[in-house]
Amino acid sequence: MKTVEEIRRDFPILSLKVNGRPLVYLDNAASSQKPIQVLNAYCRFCESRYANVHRGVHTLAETATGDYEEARKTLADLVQADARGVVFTRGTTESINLVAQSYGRKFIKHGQAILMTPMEHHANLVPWQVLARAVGAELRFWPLNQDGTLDMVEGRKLLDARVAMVAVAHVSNVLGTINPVREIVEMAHRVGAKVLVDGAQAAPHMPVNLSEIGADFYAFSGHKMCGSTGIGVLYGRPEILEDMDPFMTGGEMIREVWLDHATWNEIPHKFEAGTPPITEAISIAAAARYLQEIGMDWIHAHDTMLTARAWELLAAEPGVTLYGPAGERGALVTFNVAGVHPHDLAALLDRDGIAIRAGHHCAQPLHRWLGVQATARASFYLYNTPEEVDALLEGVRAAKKVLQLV
Ligand code: C6P
Repeated sequence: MKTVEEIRRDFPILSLKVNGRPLVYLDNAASSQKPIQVLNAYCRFCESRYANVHRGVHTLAETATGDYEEARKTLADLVQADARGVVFTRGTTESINLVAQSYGRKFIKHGQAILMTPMEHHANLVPWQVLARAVGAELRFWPLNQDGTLDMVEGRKLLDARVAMVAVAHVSNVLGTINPVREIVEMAHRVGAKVLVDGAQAAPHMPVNLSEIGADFYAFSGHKMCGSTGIGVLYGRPEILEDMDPFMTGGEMIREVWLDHATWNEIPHKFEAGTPPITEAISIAAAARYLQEIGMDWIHAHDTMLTARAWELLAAEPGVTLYGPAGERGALVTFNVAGVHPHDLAALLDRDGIAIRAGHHCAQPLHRWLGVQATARASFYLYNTPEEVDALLEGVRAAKKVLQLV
């Protein structure tokens, strides 16, 4: 078992100095850093195994195809799912658009409803708005409790036989709320609705067992789990993917093409039109192996420890308002400091080498619900330390001094 110090040595970027100060990287919910194992896997593949996949019969084409399909199995293993249901996409956003268009346009009918929550990232909101407008479906929203958890009693009342799709975040990227997705899936299936879970902030941080959760669709991104940008996963239950029409069309996703029509390849290839993100798939698979070697249980416990420390320290700091549930939560804390705009706070922290995110975090409706335009967010990962959480608090205090609030 590696210590956090050993883990940190795997990430070359963490030894950077930013503005003359050691980098304290607390923007992992936006994008995480990459360990040398992932960078090496990427380089090795490009140096000695690279070619296009599923096309050539030459040696490199077969090697690359084998590695690409092996990557799919690695990702299936990470979330304990059937590899036939693992579609490589560009990321969570594309995964959700794929479902909204390919499943939604075919199966969600005029007068049916799509049930979401006000805490959704725009990526799990706007594609459903567009679909609803196109097919004449109704949008419904699962109410929140004051602490930013789902109101399970009121939500249940909205789940009737007209609901065709429930689209819900596993972990909110602002509130940190961990939603009871297994229970939601059970409730939704009882009324015949399908469920898409946005796992962008969950899959990188905790063990995810899709055979237990039972979701029909589950989406996540490579760049938030130590892999590269430009790659993500859509898991879809194979029997549902079989019935869906393709999202994009062109090469690779076809079986036979005539001048006036075409037939589709088998799943998951039916959803991977054109040359897929091959090197990115190698990178996300190396990242998944790295995370599994450290252990998803360990990562979850480590994130939880850091998050609890940050919550406790910031809650005790005068002028700080924290958002979301106080107890069990994802690997982030979102807050405001009275009298300080979050962008100013982020800029002042940056002078101390501390990277956080400020803004609406692609969740404008949620910020309206919170009654603020913007928030500051610190988000943690396996390489962060308790000392870095303490540095965040010190940075917040220093910012208050600079702005003469104390
Ligand atoms: N949230 C954040 O700083 P993409 O950009 O497609 O990889 O992921 C979109 C996405 C979808 N759902 C959730 C819950 C997310 O958190 C994100 C990405 C980043 O919070 C960038 S806005």
